[in-house]
Amino acid sequence: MRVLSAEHVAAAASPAGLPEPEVPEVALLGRSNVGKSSLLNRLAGRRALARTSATPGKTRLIHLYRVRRTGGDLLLADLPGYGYARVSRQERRRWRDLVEGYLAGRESLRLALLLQDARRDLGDDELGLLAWLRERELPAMVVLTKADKVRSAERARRRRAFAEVLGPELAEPVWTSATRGTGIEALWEGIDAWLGTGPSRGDLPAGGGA
Ligand SMILES: Nc1nc2c(ncn2[C@@H]2O[C@H](COP(=O)(O)OP(=O)(O)O)[C@@H](O)[C@H]2O)c(=O)[nH]1
Ligand SMILES: [Mg+2]
Repeated sequence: MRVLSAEHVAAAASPAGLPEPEVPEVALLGRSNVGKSSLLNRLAGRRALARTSATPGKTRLIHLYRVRRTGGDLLLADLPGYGYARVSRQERRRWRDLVEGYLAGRESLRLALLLQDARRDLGDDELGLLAWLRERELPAMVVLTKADKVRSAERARRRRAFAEVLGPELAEPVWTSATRGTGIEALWEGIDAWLGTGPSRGDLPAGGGA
């Protein structure tokens, strides 16, 4: 499957502000600065579709991007990041309401990608999110970012550390680097496997898969 074009279609401060579900959707979740927007740009094959930033904690909106592919369109949702140190309890609650409201209620959502910096261990936030998704039977994939920052001699050790924490239920994380473009094909393959065969909510036209 080949990406033909991509465009920004919506930005919303609440799930109610999003356009009606129409094509399969894949959400990118993760801590601020983990590389969500950079990875989304790589998936879309566009350098500056989603704004990236060296200063974390800016996005407070859900951004939807439509990706047109040879096998059918899908939407990528760039969700606001968490874990930014200087936020109030009230802001944390607002994040939670927005993101959990979206994840629990978006009928076209087929898969959540949980992004994790390949150099760091999964924290309580990540494990909590994975447990939350599992409880709701929402498919999730762990995607490691910034793989270019991990020396090849350390890869095996990092791989074991992730496998130990994640257990056998989840597929092995996909390693990606948005700066180098590595792992993008493998990630698309993983996404397509879910779109084609994974459980789905709602009654949607098949937009991806074989
Ligand atoms: N070395 C490296 N840096 C990255 C990679 N992906 C993102 N970054 C950098 O990490 C910072 C945050 O990226 P961004 O995509 O805005 O993260 P977001 O807050 O999760 O959307 C930016 O300075 C990016 O240039 C990567 O694969 N490798
Ligand atoms: Mg971002």
